[in-house]
Amino acid sequence: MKRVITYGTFDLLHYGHINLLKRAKALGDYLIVVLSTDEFNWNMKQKKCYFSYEERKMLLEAVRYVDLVIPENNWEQKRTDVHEYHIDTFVMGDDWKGKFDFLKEEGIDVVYLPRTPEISTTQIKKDLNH
Ligand code: C2G
Repeated sequence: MKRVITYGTFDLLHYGHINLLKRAKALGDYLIVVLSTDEFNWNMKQKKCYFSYEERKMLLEAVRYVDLVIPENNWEQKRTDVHEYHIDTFVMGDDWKGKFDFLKEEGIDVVYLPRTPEISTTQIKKDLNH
């Protein structure tokens, strides 16, 4: 059983996120999404989410590629998460390229996947305001 993990805010959930989750799942058999809490988003990422953690969690749990959703409370938990959940592969979009290579020291495959171009929550908000 190959176990894959990825992290994010996923607000507003859109096809770029789904495309990431689909490709991440294709790298293994079990995909864990570590979802940024409202506090983490606000305090550490200066992101004000439209949907609450519980709403974003419910949305992700409805995605066929996702097997488990757990909270992301801080930047540092990745190193323990990968051991606690027996992870084989860590996946992020390539806007994070290189940022998590330290996980290779833990024996984890680190994969950065190309982001889906054109779509972003910022773009959605801009388009909605016109
Ligand atoms: N993503 C993508 N294509 C897009 C938008 C997002 O592939 N058009 C990917 C991002 O690269 C990321 C994932 O979808 O891998 C989730 O995106 P965000 O919710 O923006 O994640 P972020 O705020 O970057 O949080 O500790 C890591 C952070 O929690 C990552």
